[in-house]
Amino acid sequence: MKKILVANRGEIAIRVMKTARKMSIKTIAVYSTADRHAPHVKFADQAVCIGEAPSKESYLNGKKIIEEAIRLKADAIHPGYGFLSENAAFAKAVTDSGITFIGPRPKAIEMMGSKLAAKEAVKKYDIPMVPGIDEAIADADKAKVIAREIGFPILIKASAGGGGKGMRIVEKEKDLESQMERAISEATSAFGDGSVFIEKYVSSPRHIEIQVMADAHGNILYFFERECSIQRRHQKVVEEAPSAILTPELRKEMGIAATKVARSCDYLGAGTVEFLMDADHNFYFLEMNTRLQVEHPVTELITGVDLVELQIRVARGEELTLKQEDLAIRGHALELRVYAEDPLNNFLPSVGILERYRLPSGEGIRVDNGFEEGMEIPIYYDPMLAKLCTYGKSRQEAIQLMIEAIDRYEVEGVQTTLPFGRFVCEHEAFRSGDFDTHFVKDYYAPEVLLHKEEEEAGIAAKIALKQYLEDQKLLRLPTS
Ligand code: MV4
Repeated sequence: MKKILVANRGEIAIRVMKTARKMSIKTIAVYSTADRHAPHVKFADQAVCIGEAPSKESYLNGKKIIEEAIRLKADAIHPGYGFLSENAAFAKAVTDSGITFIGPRPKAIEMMGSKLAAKEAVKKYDIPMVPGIDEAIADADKAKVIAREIGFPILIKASAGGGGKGMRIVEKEKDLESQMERAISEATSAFGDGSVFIEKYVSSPRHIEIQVMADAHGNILYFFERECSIQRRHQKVVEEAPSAILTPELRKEMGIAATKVARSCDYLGAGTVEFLMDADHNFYFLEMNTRLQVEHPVTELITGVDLVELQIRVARGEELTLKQEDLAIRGHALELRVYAEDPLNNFLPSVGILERYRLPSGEGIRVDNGFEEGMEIPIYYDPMLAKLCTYGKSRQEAIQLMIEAIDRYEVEGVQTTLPFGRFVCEHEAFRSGDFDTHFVKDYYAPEVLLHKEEEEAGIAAKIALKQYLEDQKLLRLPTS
């Protein structure tokens, strides 16, 4: 493998190219007309424009990307996350054109893309699942019988959904029929597949996911967990590894369950198995994400492995040389997603130019960044600027370092989620480790940031006044 085309943009394109370079593999960037001067374009050995700004005309145009890969003699394509990364047809088209797809086989992408197919696949493997049904249901009377059995509240989920899309909570039987009708019609229009199923609603879960890596020789490793419960409307904001609540026994049990999920779909490459954990620390398989995830750096920080390097190696057909016993957790890592969004204004995208943009650096700080000072933030794509990660010997150390790094991260011109990250790190529920997926909803309101700003402004004013008075004293000294 001499040359990789990275079919993505922003921080993840750069992240992938860094490892390729380390492995002496040449890189090709693709870009839209909006990204002509973007850092990922400058970073690559070669770059090619693939279309207009809207994703559909560029980063989602698989045919064009494959054409360019062939023309520029790429040996492999890395899809990053989002865009075409979980598109089975794209993975197949890449492979059919004689290029290596750095990711799982099309079949596994397809199976895990359907929640019902995923349940079906893992059934034989004795993986804990939320009480519910594993086939599509459209008959409200049948649904009532099942709901009564598992008990309200229940959740209606779309098979083709995922990441929270197309879910409906039903508290009472009288709402079941109308909610099912809505869920089916919504799923039909959103995914072109109206299949829905029912699960018991786990009311205050934690979201814990396991990183796995599989080679083509039957070896599957787990790289422990990431705690992703700090999210807002299914958008993760702060992630960490390890989770503050897992015991070594539970960690091993979940790790083994995750490798079984990977085995059930003949997995290859990097993947993530998502679990829900209830208040009694029971865990349940939710879904598998068949890509390298945004939050993979926290896993790299605590295990010392380069997940992109392993992805490339297994894609080349190499056998994993690491053994499960070689893997251990060292220290604690946090990641804050730095979005150009305004936490004071309902997290609306904050558009504009990065008038000032300086990253913190130093021991225990890693920033996976895709932007630079002077750049305008394109409105066409996800507004994530960077991932600010910290690493410390203990959780407390990583949190303290995160607060310091947030303070040293300089952004002017747009609003970001940095102050929100500070709020999370300073919150007692987060610091104690006692939180669930409702953290943001339960504790966050814009006023808490405003209050903080006022408080800080007040302190700043007092310091200035004190300094002024002292200066006055000094000035007066000679005459007194
Ligand atoms: C659930 C659940 C409670 N009970 N399933 C949301 C994303 C998708 N992967 C599944 N999700 C959930 N499924 C049952 N049976 C609660 C959620 C959920 C959630 C899960 C993980 C992280 C954040 C979440 C926020 C709201 C709901």
